[in-house]
Amino acid sequence: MFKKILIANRGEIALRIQRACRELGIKTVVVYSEADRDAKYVKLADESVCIGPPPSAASYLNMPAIISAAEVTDAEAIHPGYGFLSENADFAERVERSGFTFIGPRPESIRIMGDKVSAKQAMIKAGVPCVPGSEGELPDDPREITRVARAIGYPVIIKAAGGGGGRGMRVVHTEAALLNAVATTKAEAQNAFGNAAVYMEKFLTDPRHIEIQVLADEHGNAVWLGERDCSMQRRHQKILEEAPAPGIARRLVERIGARCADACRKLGYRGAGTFEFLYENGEFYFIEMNTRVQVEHPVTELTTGVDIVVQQIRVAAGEVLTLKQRAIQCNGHAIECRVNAEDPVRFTPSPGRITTWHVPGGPGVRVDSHVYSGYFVPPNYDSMIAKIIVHGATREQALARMRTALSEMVVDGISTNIALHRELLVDARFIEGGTNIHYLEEYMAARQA
Ligand code: MV4
Repeated sequence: MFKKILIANRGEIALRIQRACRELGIKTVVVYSEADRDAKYVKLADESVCIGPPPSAASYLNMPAIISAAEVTDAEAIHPGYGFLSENADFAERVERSGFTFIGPRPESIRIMGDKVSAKQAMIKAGVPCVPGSEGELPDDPREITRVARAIGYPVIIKAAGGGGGRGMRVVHTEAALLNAVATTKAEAQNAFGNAAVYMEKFLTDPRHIEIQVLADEHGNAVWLGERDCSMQRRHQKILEEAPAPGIARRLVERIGARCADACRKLGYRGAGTFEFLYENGEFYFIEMNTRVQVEHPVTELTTGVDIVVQQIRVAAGEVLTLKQRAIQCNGHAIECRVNAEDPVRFTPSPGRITTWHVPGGPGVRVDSHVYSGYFVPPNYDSMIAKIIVHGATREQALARMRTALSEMVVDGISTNIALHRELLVDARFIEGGTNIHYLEEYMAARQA
């Protein structure tokens, strides 16, 4: 096992990784920007290294500074968390070439999944069902493009191979709009990702966003840890996630989960990963794979009892995954609410000094946060400041516990989205379960009116 790990991230996930390291008896090095100098998790680390000024590009995305910090502190491995450099294949490669272990998949796996065309091709080959669409990149020939769209049937969606997470996509409803949409998406993709390649899929109008958590070692073992329903989102920002996904037949989820674990074995995948699916009319369709630990991983930790971050570290150290699929069970129900420092109406960031910070507790309540009374929320990063995660024997109990937790939470000094969560938790359609990816935006529009 590693003796010392460098944490190349900030905020709640930096603290979460630090806790996993402590449990494993591993020393921690935290890198921080000038904006995070006074954060408590920085002081809690065994060592800390300032890697630059507040802007991410100069600090948390500064590869040479991070690798130098690992060198001077004699760390053996680097945990990238989520966001920042976590899905950057070049970073993973530079980390390994500098003699450190990257706590994540091999760079080749990150590269394959980073290109959405090659990711989809890998999944088709591994037997994971995908959204019907173009086989690979769209050709240049306009007649070919039109033929592909007719074969799929309108509406279709044009997506950039270098995109993902909602960036670089365009929905097309008619043949008249097709070629222009392809040209525009290609130009934008070239601009944003330096890669003009695009592909086409059938556009699913009312799907739910369901994802499967996997864990794999480098010895050919892989398990899936259940699903998460992440449909409650606005502008591709999830705000609430839960497991299991309400109202989806267990045999369907089990079939898709087994396919994901099987795909990991076939691809030689290592580490934690998430297969993202759209779910519509009783069918799962793969869209993307995330090759990192995700914000919402605690939902799965509460239902399965598996510490995903500890497992990431163990498999990165070359250990054999001792978890057996038959021993993994989804117990009860878990829900996560993301607490953001933002304006409750306009959703703009609300940085500043937190004067009162009072977090909920009690049975089945977990709060993952790096915040404390007196903490200053810097304006330079993501606005998420805490995750409230609850577990109950049933969805009803989890909902009740979340309502209580939200009622106990007190944050003064900045604005947050806690009031929105309180509202959602008493919304009849959400309580019923199974709302789709459009629900929150429709809810906000109706609330406005
Ligand atoms: C889609 C889709 C409908 N049909 N693909 C958005 C983020 C990226 N991961 C893929 N996305 C979508 N792909 C087809 N063929 C609808 C979305 C989508 C979406 C997906 C998941 C969660 C939220 C979303 C919000 C808008 C659109």
